[in-house]
Amino acid sequence: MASGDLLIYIDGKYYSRDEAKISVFDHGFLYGDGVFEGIRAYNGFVFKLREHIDRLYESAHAIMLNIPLTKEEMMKAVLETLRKNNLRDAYIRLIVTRGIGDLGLDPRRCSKPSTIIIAVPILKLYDEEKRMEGVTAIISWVRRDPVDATSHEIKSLNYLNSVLAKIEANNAGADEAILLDKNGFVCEATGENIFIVKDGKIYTPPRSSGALPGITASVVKRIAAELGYEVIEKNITVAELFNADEVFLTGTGAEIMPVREINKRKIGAGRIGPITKRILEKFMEIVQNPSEGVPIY
Ligand code: PXG
Repeated sequence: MASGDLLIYIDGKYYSRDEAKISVFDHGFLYGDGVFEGIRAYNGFVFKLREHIDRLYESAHAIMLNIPLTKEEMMKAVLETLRKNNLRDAYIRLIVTRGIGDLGLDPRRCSKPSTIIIAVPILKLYDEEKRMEGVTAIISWVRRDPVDATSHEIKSLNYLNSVLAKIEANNAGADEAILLDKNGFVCEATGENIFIVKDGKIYTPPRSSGALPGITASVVKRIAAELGYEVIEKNITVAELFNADEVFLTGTGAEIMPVREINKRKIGAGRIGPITKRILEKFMEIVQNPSEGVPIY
């Protein structure tokens, strides 16, 4: 479908791309006060929809935002938006803002949160060749916000922390940026969790690093266990990252993405490694499995 034909859900009504608008007094716009999810549908099924809805409500609970829909209603709204747009494969952006208030930041002035659902045919974060070649990354000077600040455990509309890191990656001509936590350990990428492979074992930073508990990452942990690999959550240093046999990123947009170079250090063989490849293949099977998602039609 032409992207101009998109129908966007705002608070129970559908609007064309040009008509879908929110108020300039919405605190989602003024303060990044709101929460969101990035979800994907594969072949007529919304992958891990329940898990994404649960995480949205957890983010909202943490910022004391009362979503005006029940989880069931929210799920129905997502599915209906996909049907209205005749989509079977899609990227879905689900946003709940604090709503319209005044110019002061006090959320008590905002009477009603707004729910917005945008579904587009595909989101292409990376070229498919990069899937086998791997992407390049730099380690960003901007640290991930710690868990006692604007923590990325909460998927809020405040993504400036990641945007700043992405700008540094762009400036350096790299595909991605890796953020360290406040203690200097590896945390995650701008919109992806990170895993390293060393001597046949898989490592990933703990939640206390401030990384988002990723839904793709949880599927990867399950796949790794099924394939007989141990996944160990531990603090990872930059030197460990540079000397990993394999590094890969996971996320709804990126799926499983190998990293071939970090700050000009070649990672492993400089292309997708064997364990990443096995996990990627299994992941691509799982996303097509109806029992892993919720049917649209
Ligand atoms: N960390 C952060 C900070 C994220 O925003 C992930 C990890 C991966 O989580 P999931 O649950 O998706 O495995 C995310 C998710 C985009 C885009 O447009 C970003 C995400 C998801 C979809 C699209 O860059 N980030």
